[in-house]
Amino acid sequence: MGSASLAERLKAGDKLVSAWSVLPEPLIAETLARVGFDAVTLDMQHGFHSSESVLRGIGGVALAGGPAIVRVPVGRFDMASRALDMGAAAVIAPMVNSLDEARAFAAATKFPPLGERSWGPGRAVELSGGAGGGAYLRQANEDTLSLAMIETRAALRLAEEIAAVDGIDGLFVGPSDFSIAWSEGITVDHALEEMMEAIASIAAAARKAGKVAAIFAADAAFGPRYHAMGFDLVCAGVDAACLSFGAAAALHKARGQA
Ligand code: 3PY
Ligand code: MG
Repeated sequence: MGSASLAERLKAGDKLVSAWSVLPEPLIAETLARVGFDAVTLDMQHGFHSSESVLRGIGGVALAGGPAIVRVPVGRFDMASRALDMGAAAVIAPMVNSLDEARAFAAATKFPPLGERSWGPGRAVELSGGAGGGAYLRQANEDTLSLAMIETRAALRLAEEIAAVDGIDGLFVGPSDFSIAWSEGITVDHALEEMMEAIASIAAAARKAGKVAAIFAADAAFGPRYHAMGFDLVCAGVDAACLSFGAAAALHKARGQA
């Protein structure tokens, strides 16, 4: 992990990969960061992270030299601003389906005059090297990212407008929910081929607004394809799955089955 911030690297066009943590144990998040992922995302929506494990998880990831991203539960823009106070480099809000929601998310996560984020980033200031509150205030709106999830047909229709909202730094695709919306509830399939063009159009909408395009890869093998489709950030490598695959492989080897 280099010294440029996550926001700087993404805005410079680097193609990055974040790990994804659902297990609320800081040592696991730290272990993922030590593998060399560009970031570690702590998931409070479907993952088991609480504000306490996010606080400690961000610290663990920072100890390994990395930035942490936090996905908050639906509509929890208050938690998004808290996660930034705790030192998150980026926050992801699921199910942003209207311009009002996008604006509310931006308002909660950006300081005035851009938004209405309330002051209190004690931990973030410490983790940023202790340069002081003034430096953090000057940098935070630019250097922390607010990523709005596009995972419904309504959000798809509004993707360009959501991306253009001041204070929204990027779009983040959730392919599983998107597949449910695309198939009108018939299937959940992150790899549904017939929706790939629409998914690529979400990356294009972000780019058109000069914003970041990000996506969750339920199968890490999709990483190169998503990057080629125009996504800057791919989230792959769910800790629970890594643990269970790794443990199963060790078990098979130890039994002489591998
Ligand atoms: C989705 O695929 O719907 C997601 O939200 C990824 O976590
Ligand atoms: Mg989703």
